[in-house]
Amino acid sequence: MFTSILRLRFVSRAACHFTIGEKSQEFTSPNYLTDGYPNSQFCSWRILVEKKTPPTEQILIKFPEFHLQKGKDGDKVRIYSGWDDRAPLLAEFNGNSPPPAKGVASKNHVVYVVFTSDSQGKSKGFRGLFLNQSK
Ligand SMILES: [Ca+2]
Repeated sequence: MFTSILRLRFVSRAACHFTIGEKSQEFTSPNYLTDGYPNSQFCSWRILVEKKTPPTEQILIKFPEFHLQKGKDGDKVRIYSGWDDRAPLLAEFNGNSPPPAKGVASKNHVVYVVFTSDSQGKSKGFRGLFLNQSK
């Protein structure tokens, strides 16, 4: 029983990790266009743009659509300022606390976005957009 849970978690993690970059593009939570995100998700998007010295490029992350479960904060999006979740937390959003319309700007050329859902209660999810822009 314990083993099968671990294995399922591993499969779902492997299926939901992305590295995107250079050109502005959209990203969505799982099943965004169908029946919404499943329970117990762990998804990540590592967004990279060209590293310039001095740093003249930044990443702007916007969420034109954002529908996470309301009423509790079990489903959330976190944005880290770096390669992975050991980097400083830049922002955190959930159904009660959605992202600002102006978006979130990175401090440097890489950000790591994580979406997690808990074991019950779901919603449609989100459509995110990253823009590569000059500071
Ligand atoms: Ca939930």
